[in-house]
Amino acid sequence: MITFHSEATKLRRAKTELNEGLLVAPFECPERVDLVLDRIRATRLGEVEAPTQYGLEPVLAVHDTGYVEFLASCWEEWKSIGMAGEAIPNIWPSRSMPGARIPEHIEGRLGYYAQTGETSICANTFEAADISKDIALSALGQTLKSGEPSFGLCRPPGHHASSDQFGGYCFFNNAAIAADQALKHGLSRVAVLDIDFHHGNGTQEIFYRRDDVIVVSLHGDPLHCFPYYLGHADETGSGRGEGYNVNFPMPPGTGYGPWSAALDEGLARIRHSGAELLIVSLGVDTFEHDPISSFKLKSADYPDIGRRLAALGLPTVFLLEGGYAVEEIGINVVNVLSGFEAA
Ligand code: OKP
Ligand code: ZN
Repeated sequence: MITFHSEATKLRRAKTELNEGLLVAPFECPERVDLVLDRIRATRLGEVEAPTQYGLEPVLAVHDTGYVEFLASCWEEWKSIGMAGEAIPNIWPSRSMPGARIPEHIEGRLGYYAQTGETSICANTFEAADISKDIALSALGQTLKSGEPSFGLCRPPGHHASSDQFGGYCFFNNAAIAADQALKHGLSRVAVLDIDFHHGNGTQEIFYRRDDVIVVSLHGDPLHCFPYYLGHADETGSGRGEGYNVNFPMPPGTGYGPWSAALDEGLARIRHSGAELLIVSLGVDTFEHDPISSFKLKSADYPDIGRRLAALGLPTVFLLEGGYAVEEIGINVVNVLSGFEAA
């Protein structure tokens, strides 16, 4: 399997994440990429190639123009008015203050375009998000051309990014951008399967009213788990999108037995949808020792996930999302990919 990777993803090196009331070193760190890459090389999974540049047009096809402009200029603007640290939002439009107008001050714009407060914007955040989406589109291009599976070693991740908000370490929704481009290349239906621990709220929002992309997500129950406000089982899509959004929320502590049963149900839904391409939002924060998640999957479970995905028989693009138990992230990611290849 070919991997797409660029050292430029590591240009984003945020110093701060707001976690448990403290500013800590971010869980979503550049070292994650090195650990996955080392494991790909050690196991000889396949070639590692540099991405092609696709520009912003595929981004603007799923994201709001004002949002993209905000991301492009936020850090420079923040610095230029002498803010001391990284750009961290602390006020949002909310139930009591819906805020229809977009403020001019960067602090107000930052909150307007933010879902959450843990994700700091720092130097090169836009550049890293831009290359991350190039990696996703390069993987897609390779799979569309060859029919063979490919892996995009994306960083930052994408699945929390909605049409006009960043959050949960995500800026551009790599999987949504790739799914949308696959349709523009002539496919009539694409599936996004999100197996990251956290609900892919951004992907859900982007495709909620559409029937050309079926979105299936397995995740921690939002009553108990981030991102808390989306991801319930009764969110099934709306309008022509009705029936094309499928959520499998599961309680903290869920292990591979019930998790893999939900996976099989999700795969059956994808099979019946008639999707011609599978995009996997591959997070391995379902791992038992992940520091910010609470499922109980073991390293030895991941090859079996790969095997089950391969049984669908679809051209498949894997895109990295989360996974923070940094020692094991490489092992778990490559276990899924090699399980897929061995099937
Ligand atoms: C990004 B991805 C834990 C809070 C979690 C942010 C999680 C972002 C996950 N106490 N805060 O889906 O892996
Ligand atoms: Zn996650």
